Parts: sequence; C-alpha cells; structure tokens
Amino acid sequence: MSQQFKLYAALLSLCPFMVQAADVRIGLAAALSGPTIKYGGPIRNGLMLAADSINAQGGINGNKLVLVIADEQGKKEEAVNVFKKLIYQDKVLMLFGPTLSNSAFAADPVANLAKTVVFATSNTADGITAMGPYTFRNSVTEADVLPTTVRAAIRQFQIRKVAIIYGNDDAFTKSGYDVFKNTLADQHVLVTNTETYSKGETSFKAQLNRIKDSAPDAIVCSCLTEEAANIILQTRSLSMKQPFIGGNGFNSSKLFDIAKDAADNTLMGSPWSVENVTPANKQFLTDYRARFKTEPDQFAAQAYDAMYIVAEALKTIRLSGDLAKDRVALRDALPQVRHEGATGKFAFRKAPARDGKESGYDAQQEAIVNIAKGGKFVLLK
Ligand code: 1QQ
Repeated sequence: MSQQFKLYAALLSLCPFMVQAADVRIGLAAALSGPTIKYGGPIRNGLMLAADSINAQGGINGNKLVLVIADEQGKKEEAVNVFKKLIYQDKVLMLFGPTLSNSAFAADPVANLAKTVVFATSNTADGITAMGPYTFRNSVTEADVLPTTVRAAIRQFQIRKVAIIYGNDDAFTKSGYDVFKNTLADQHVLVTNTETYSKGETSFKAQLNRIKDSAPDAIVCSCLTEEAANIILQTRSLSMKQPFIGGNGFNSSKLFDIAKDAADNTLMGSPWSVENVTPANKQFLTDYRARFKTEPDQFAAQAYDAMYIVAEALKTIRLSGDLAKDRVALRDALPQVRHEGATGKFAFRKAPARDGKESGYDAQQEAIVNIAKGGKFVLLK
C-alpha cells in the first residue's frame, strides 16, 4: 500500500460522513429502433440536451446526471424487459419512458412494484397514471387536449358532422377514440361513420370510401403518425378535401415527410408550438438545432422539460446513497415541482384513485391548437 493511499484511507475512516460527488443515474426506455423511433428519437434527444445543459451548470448539487439509455423498440414485451434491466441491473434512480402508452400499460407495473418513479413524456392515453403512485407524466392527456382541438375545429371550419377513423389495437389510438367520441357528443357534432384499422394496414381505401359516402365536414383520426399520413394521402387520392383533426400521434414531422402539404388544414392540439416565444423555448430551439441539425418536435420539447422537472425535484432532496430510500424521496419531491419550460408553465395534478388504488400524477398544462400549413404545424390564430 502506498503512503498516499494509506493517508487517503485514514482520512476516509476519520470522516465517514464525508459527502462525495456521485453520478445520478437516470434510465430512459425509449423506442430507438423500428417505426416508433420517429417518436423515441426526439425524446432521447430532448433528454440528452437537457441533461447536458444541467450538468454544464453544475449538475445536481455538484453531482452529474447520467442517462442510461435502453431501446424498447416500441414493443410492450421489450418495454417490460428493459424496465427490469434498468431498475434491477443498472440500478437507476428513476426512469423515463416508455414511448407508447401501449407499452406503458405492460411496463409501468414493474416500476411501481419496485417503488421506482416512471416518468412518461409521451403517454397520453387515459388510465396511465392509475397504474400506481410512482407513475408520473408531463405528456398532456388526450382527455385534456381534444376538447380544445375539437372546439377550435368547429370554429375554424364550421363543422357540424365528422367521420372517425382509429386504430383498434393500440392503447393510445383506442383511448383517443373514446375521448373524441365523448367530446364530439358534448360539443354537439354528429358522427356520420366510424371506421377502424389494425396495426400494419397500409391501404385504407375501403374505410375511406365509406367515409366519403357519409359526406362528413371533417375527418377525426385517432392514429399514430405513419397511418395518419397514409390515411390523409389516400383521402386526397379519392378527391376528398376534408380537413383532419388529430391527437398526440400527429405531433411528428414524419406526418409531413409522408403526406407533405396534403396534410394542410389538419388541426392538432399540444402544449408546445415551435412559435412559443418564451425564453425557455427559444433556448431549447437554438440548442436543439445547433446540436442535432434538425427541427425539434413536441416530443423533444416535452422530454427536455421533463429532465428539468426531475432536476428541480432532485435539488430539493439529499441523496443518501441508499437506492430504495432515494427512489422514494424522489417520488415524494416530484409533485411539488413547478416549472416554466419549452412547453410553457407546468405543474403536476394528482390523478384520481381508481379501484381503491392510489394513482400517480398527470400534467396540468394548457393545450394550444396548431394547424398544418405548407408541410408544417403553425399556431392556429
Ligand atoms: C401514446 C402517444 C403516442 C403518440 C406517443 C408517441 O401519445 O402512446 O400515448
């Protein structure tokens, strides 16, 4: 043993409570391969960008944030595997993800069982936070966004009757359909026809011909982006000119990669718009473009804000090094966070208990409505 080491060991034994800088390990389970990467990629970018700028400003009370990233491929079985790996093997303090609500319904119980915070930045289906008190999200639910979107659509296009198309084998598209149905009834919009499709379908002509015959003023689409884009394109090839009304699935540039300006006049609600002029959003846009040489979307913005929300909670607690205790301490600190980020003002809202089981926390945020013009979304004025 060297003299120097002996001295160091002696010093350590003298100061057993000496606090040492340690990494704060945060997991991310995202779809980073397969078609769902169009959502998972921006989510990863947003989290990395925020973590790096937080670290550049001193980290969490001197400790560095380290993201442990795992690919769940947009599949629920993989999400379960990846959650177990992050929680039990990588021993992360908490985790973000998964990308789709469909996967969250399978994976979130794993995190709740392990008393580990699972923070969704993109899950908008009803019932996500009912899975347990460790489930949090800053993604604004379809139930909170769609009434605003439909109201704006009625005003913008004088809509009296709509047709609906939705995916019947995905938790998010099904949940979005339920919310649309109730919202349309509440707002006295007639439904002329309801059509469904299942994952992997690429031709929607049969459904769209029936929709055409029912002559709606607009088409409501509870769909993920690729199907939405193909449905829009095929509608136009049937000489149908109706505007579209979409949910969270539309919040991707992939929509325009495929549908281009055939998607013009589509309405979509979100807390984020590229036109938000808040200082936090300007900073986000500048940094994101500089680093990734591409335009961010809502998913990147929400992930970016989510990392700041967690950082603010972490700054209020003293991490003990006892993982189980620290995981609970983070859960207890998160609900108090108020943040003003790229998506505007944010707070958590306790989700109502279901079936006598304690719930987690939803996002309390205002939705704003965007309209597609010339192959991109702009604020609906
Ligand atoms: C969900 C969604 C998708 C559009 C996320 C990418 O909102 O699955 O809840």
